[in-house]
Amino acid sequence: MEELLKQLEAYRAEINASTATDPKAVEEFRIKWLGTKGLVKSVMGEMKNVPADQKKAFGQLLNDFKVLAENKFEALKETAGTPESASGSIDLSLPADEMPLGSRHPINLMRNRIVSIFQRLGFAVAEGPEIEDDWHNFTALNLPEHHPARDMQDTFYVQQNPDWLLRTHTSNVQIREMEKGKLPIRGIFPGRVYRNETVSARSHCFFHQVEGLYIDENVSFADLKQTLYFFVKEMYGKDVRVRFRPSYFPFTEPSAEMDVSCFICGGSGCNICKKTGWVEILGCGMVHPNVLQNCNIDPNKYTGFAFGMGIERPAMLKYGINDIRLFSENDIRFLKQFTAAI
Ligand code: 2U9
Repeated sequence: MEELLKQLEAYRAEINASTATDPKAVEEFRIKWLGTKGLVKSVMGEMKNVPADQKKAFGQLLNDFKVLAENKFEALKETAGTPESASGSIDLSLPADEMPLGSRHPINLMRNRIVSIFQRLGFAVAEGPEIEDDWHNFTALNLPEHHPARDMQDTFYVQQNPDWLLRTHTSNVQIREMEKGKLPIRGIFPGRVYRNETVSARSHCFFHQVEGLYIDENVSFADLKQTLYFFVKEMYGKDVRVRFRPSYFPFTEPSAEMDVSCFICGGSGCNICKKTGWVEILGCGMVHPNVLQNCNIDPNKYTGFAFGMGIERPAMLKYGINDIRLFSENDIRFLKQFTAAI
């Protein structure tokens, strides 16, 4: 036992004097003292030779020795690190953890398709507030005071201030652009709009629009038609036919609605076109002189055209979606089905 005690004392001194300046030396310390064939294990093995009456005292000594080696190892690790923490030991060839990829929302896919066609014609994208005042949403747009659109039944008003409302179209952005007084304007205006409607599979109390506006000297209805012809050919293909029907909007005069030959049945008649062979896709017209005047633009010098279209319907037709509510339910099983480059 005498010898074992001496040996333990020598080991203690050696452990206390150990230093390590790099992770390799720390690892060597671990193997020498704490490894499966290390000296701590081998000293512990001596317990079997200790007489029964001394086992308790020796057990305590050996345990203290083990704790000393472990504490020293922790201290060395702290100052010099371990091989695992040294960058040289990281296996850079291991495959990376998989990152789940998201996908674009179908409304954004359709919005980007529409917007990018007009961007190629030189239209610049602008956005504006969804909570708007009466002037920018209604009055400046030549909407008469008792127009039904202003009714509480059709428009969401802010309770604390009846001059504020949720915009019913993105035309408020055009008014704001025109008020800046920088002409010509050639803009495309996508965004979310709100109408006080009962929610069902076919209509929602909020939806999305893209509107366009071109104001300059000598802008004519021919420019409007040619711009929209280009849009339709890019959007629905070279073979679609187009027709304009006269219509009425307070902010345009003259006004029209544009139909394309049904891109589902090719014009022969189906459920989508209600057997007419035509699908209505947008409204348009020449900007009303009152609207120009309201924004301090001289209607004798400048003219312009405007158009507006919804995004939900073309997206539903393109992707075969039968319920408008799916767009805003955030069901991941629905959303992950849409993949496209833009
Ligand atoms: C200004 C002047 C004129 C925008 C226009 C339409 C016709 C139109 C509807 C299509 C389906 C709205 O999404 S929808 O419900 N829009 O038919 N929008 S002309 O005219 C403007 C806009 C701004 C300053």
